[in-house]
Amino acid sequence: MRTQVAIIGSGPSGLLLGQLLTNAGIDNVILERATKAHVLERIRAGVLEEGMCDLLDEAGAGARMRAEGLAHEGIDLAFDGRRHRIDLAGLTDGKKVMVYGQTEVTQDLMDKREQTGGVSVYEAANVAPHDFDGASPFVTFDKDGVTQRLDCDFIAGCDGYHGIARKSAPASVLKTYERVYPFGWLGIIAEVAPVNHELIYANHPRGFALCSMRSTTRSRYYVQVPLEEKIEDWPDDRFWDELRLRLPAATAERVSTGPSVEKSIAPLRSFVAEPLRFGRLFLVGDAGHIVPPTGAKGLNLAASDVRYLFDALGEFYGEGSQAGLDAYSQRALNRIWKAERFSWWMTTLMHRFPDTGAFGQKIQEAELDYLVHSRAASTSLAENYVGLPY
Ligand code: RFL
Ligand code: PHB
Repeated sequence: MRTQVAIIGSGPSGLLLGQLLTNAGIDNVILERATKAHVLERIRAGVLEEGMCDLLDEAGAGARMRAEGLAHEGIDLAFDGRRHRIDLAGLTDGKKVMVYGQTEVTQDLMDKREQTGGVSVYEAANVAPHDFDGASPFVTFDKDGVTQRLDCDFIAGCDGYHGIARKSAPASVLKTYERVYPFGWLGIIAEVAPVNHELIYANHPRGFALCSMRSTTRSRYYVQVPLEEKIEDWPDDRFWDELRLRLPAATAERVSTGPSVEKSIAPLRSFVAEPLRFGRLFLVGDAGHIVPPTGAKGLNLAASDVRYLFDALGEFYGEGSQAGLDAYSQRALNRIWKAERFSWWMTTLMHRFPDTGAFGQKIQEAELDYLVHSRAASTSLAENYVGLPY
């Protein structure tokens, strides 16, 4: 088999890159380890920056997001028993974020790929990139017990944090930066109306809580928990009680509860790999970097990587220019480190750490009070939250 761009991974990065390439007449094949159903079942991100929404439109997969997504113009910060709104749109010349689940994004991109005849191989085992330091790379994989070879011009490693692409990079060149946080997020989805029409990020001495949503009838809530916590120890009632304890009383009273339809614990991590290019192998999205979810940046960073790589591949095939490919790693990393900084900062500000103590709590509350009352500080939060320019 031969293609122009071999894409490893059928998450949002791989699907988005594949669709933009297909629309531009650049041949590509996606190799995915899991089944289609498994990829679609993963509940993850919920907040899309405008840059991501525009890319979905450009891919021809934005119609349902525009029709069903919820455009939000602000977020609330809750601390010391009160809520304060950050007017995202007012502080950023009208920029908004779109609340639309990653599962829906993935579904829309998969539908579009099917309509446009894109080739995806699911349940591709033992995927391995080869010879990407030369001009003729290829990828091998096993399908139904038979080893196959996919020759290509370029390999896009869109296979997430646990994928094979980054692991295949030469250890002598790869440098990684990491911070692991001493807690996770316990998240649930319930078929109940959200407590507020916008998101609420809550700092509380018992730990962080987040009120988010997937629609006007579907809520997504999170509470910070110690990493050792087991999901079996969190029946729905305990979750709702803990959530309410961490919200201002007037808000807690209005939380509608119901049976959870999804419940899981996610660890929090900051991680960056440098560089993001090894000859003809490129790392895209979570394969190259991870942020803690507090700033809602993970999926959005995957989108900016895709933007840079797609433009570079377009220049290569259109004009024979290598310039974009040569610039990819540095361009992407410039934006990635700013989002890493923002996500780390927001995580540090909002969570209870083992050493926070009474002093740390007071310092967090003082910073939050400054943040919501200073236009300069609110603007800094807002412009990062809606997404820095590409
Ligand atoms: P993905 O979505 O992990 O997709 C990678 C795909 O590659 C496949 N794969 C392989 N395929 C072939 N061969 C191999 N050896 C392979 N190894 C892996 C996988 O099966 C998978 O289908 O990466 P991608 O496309 O870069 O997309 C990134 C986003 O998914 C990620 O940034 C966000 O979901 C991060 N994230 C969140 N981001 C937000 O902006 N807001 C959130 O609220 C949010 N919550 C989350 C999250 C990530 C989570 N993870 C990773 C556990 C919650 C969780 C639980
Ligand atoms: C979500 O809805 O899943 C969500 C929203 C905002 C975040 C993280 C997760 O910062």
